[in-house]
Amino acid sequence: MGQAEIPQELAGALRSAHAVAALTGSGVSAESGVPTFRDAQTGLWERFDPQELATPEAFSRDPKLVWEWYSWRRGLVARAEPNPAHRTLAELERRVPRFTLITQNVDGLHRRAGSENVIELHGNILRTVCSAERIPREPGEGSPPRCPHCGAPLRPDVVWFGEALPPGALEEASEAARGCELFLCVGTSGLVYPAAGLPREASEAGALLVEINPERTPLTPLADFVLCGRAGEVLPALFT
Ligand code: BV8
Repeated sequence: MGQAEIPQELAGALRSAHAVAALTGSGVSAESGVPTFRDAQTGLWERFDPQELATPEAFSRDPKLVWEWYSWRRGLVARAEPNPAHRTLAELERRVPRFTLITQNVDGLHRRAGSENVIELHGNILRTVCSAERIPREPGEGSPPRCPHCGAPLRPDVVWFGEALPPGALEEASEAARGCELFLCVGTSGLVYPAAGLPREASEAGALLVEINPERTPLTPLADFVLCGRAGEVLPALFT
């Protein structure tokens, strides 16, 4: 995408914006080699549906299986590097007076790229907590390892389907959505709530909505600007 392809109104808004918020999904990490949530899983995880595994029911039914799925994903994330999309969003935080990064991703790549003001709506796969007390615990031996304090299985510090988001996270994200002039939806299928409700909230509060995604999503009809492409290419082109 060259500078010429950026609609003039959007180019002007990007230059003058004082308050910007961005909602990212797993598409932002796709170019880092981390499969999106809906990508066909590979290897021995091919036959499992992520949406089934990322639930408290799956963990109580088979804690070992779910723990090993997250161990596999943690390995993928550990080998991944932030890509130009992550780095551009970190640069935006330094440039824009008020910038809030709201992510559905649990891979920690935004912080590794230098973003500091990050709302991790769905937690972080690199943190482990006691499944009974939800307090952080360092994983020891075993699969899943047990809490040294109460003996309950340890689990990843992520939000599973059917679980509430971290206290205050949605309120903070919602405030950023309502208070921004420009809301970027980057690499998300817009299917998982309550995160997927934030773009509409921003738009109804008067923000310009920009969607960056190679495919159409349920958010596309809401967007003022639909930039069809990969985040690692479109974002740097928008802000260079
Ligand atoms: C809750 C952490 C209540 C775990 C995740 C019916 C209607 C509305 C809601 C519901 C409903 N039935 C149930 C619900 C609630 C449910 C929900 O929304 N279900 C959906 C499926 C309908 N939501 C919940 O359960 C939430 N909790 O509601 O709690 C409550 C309140 C109080 C007390 C108790 C309970 C919790 C949801 C969080 C689930 N956890 N992740 C883990 O990671 O293991 S969700 C997980 O999936 C991700 O975090 C992410 O949010 C989601 C996947 O979405 P995306 O990130 O968008 O990824 P996806 O693969 O879908 O799409 C990738 C996109 O990238 C695509 O569009 C693709 O085109 C694009 N792309 C690809 N490459 C690129 C690219 N874009 C740019 N560049 C590229 N290179």
